Amino acid sequence: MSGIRVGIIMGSQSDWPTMQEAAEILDELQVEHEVRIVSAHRTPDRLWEYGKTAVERGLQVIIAGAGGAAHLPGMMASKTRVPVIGVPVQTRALNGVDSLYSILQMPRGFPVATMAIGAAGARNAGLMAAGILALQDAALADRLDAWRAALSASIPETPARDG
Ligand code: RP5
Repeated sequence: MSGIRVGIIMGSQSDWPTMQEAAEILDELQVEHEVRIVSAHRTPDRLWEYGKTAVERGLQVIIAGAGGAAHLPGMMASKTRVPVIGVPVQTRALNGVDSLYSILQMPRGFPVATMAIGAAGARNAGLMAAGILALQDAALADRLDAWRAALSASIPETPARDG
């Protein structure tokens, strides 16, 4: 079993500018992860294989991003009990509301933890994954606490009023 605990998957190369936010924060928090293109529609066999082997490969969280008819997170949740965090990628036609609804409205029994549309959602997916792993990993918990404290400390108490 490898040390990789988080899988970041996305429906297309075009999702990478959004999904790299998840990879970046996991890098920053020193969480080993893998990144793959897995499309519910274009590579269904790859999706099935990924879901079928997720537990035995030691994955503990899967972050899945897709846009439009965004079936990837839900289909992955139907194939593995590894928790799936869904990221709705922003689309041109419907601004990502299509992605959001596609990911959010899962039937009872197969949950996907759905984030916000776009880059903030991807960043939060990485943080959510780190928070889940930190429950069993004291060193990661310390790094995540420090990251959160630094973010809070960076917020000024009064707004700049020039300009
Ligand atoms: C989805 O279709 C992907 O997740 C992507 O967000 C969207 C468009 O894909 P491309 O046509 O850019 O490859 O499956």
